[in-house]
Amino acid sequence: MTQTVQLTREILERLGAADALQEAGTMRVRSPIDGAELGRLVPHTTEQTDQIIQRAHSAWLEWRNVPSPRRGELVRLLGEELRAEKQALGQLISLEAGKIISEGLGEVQEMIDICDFAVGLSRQLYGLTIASERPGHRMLETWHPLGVVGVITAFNFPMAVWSWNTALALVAGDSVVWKPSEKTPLTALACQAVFERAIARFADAPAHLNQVLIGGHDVGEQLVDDSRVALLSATGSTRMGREVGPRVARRFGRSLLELGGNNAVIVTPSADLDLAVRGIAFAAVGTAGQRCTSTRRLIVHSSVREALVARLKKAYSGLPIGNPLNQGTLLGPLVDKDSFNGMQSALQSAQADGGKVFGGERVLQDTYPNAYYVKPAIVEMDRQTNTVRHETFAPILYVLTYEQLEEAVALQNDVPQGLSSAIFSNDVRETEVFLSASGSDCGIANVNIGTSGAEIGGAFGGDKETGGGRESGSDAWKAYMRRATNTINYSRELPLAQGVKFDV
Ligand code: UN1
Repeated sequence: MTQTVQLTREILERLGAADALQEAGTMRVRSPIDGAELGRLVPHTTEQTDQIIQRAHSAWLEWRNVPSPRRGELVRLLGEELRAEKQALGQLISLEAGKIISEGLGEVQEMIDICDFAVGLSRQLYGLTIASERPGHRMLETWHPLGVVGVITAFNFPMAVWSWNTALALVAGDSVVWKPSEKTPLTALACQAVFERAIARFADAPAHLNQVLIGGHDVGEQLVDDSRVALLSATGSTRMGREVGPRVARRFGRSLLELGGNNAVIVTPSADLDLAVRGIAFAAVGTAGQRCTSTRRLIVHSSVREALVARLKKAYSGLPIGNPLNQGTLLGPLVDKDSFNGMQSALQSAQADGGKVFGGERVLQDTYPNAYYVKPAIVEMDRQTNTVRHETFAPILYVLTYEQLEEAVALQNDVPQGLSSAIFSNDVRETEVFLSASGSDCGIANVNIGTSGAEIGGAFGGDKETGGGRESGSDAWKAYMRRATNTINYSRELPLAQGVKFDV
């Protein structure tokens, strides 16, 4: 038994989630750290999936009548349980998704943060009072629980994306069916176990408020197509979203899509290069370039290009690559072989387009023959080719040069995706242009920080092929509720709106 397998078993035992592992299971879960098989799971059948959705629906029928501040109390307890198991959960994320331990712990912190946010929100699900045009009338809007929320998550944030959805859904009065990535189902089972601890401390919670659905594409499709699922929140590739969006729309369900990003950093002549190097390195290399917010393009002014690229290459050369569980490692493995192949073929196409490639090669194959560690790549391009415009989920940073800021903004926006963006500049004219209506077209636009690592307080998501959904903070909760407009007549007359006469 390798160290990864041993540690995973210990954590699952500790959390009370080890029972799900079954020798006869057909779904094999591997650690990106060494490729070892962490366990096998039995996928849910069509019939079981149907029952899971039915149980979620029944849970919602009860939960919607519990006052929202009381619902917030359950999320408060969940936050407490997460705090108590932060270390174990953070390690499990590292083991199953391969991210460095500090980022694993950061992801658990992100869950704790959204719980805190949702608890406060549970007393602030405000509707408006609206002036009626009719005498003796009052208008208002009320927010009601929506129903079952289906949550489909990706491997790269195997817990946090569930928690953004679930913390809000629970205070909104909804129930949740969660289909995690086939690459990271163990972290989902661990979260479920921690959630059950919170439920056990909460008097009268309906059973099945959150359930995990284990399986592949087929169970995902069933969740997407089931009309009992009022909202389908899906995080993953644009290819997946292109399938999910229309399918949910066909049955007039709601979808919340958080898809690909092709995030750029613009560096202007006035930029603080020390800050830029650190910001870009974290955003391009952190999580091995496998965040949807990872920086994939650097658009740099010709006057600072040489200096900046030289400094980035130097920083890249000194990066500690290795086992993400070890303190000090900054770059862990790619999730699997397919991901490695995808990276290599993107580098080849970029080269064929005239790109100059630095780094990108596989390392540590002697120590980890079944895992895929790479040097992060910097690719200097003459122009924004189709390879650059495509999102490759790996640590590749394409470098493009500009002369006028308008040109930089145009390049930044000239990709199909619209998630995150940033500018490094000390010139307020430049930063304000970047943030203006004709500036960055992304859902996230930052100044003097990188593209990744958003806090939970803001709305998270973007437009164009990123899918248009907004999760997490701000008023993202509205997606999890239905709005009713109420007009109340307290007069003895019945005036009609718009002055219409209809006397009977
Ligand atoms: C994702 O990659 O799917 O902003 C989410 C960030 C994180 C979330 C990323 N807070 O990078």
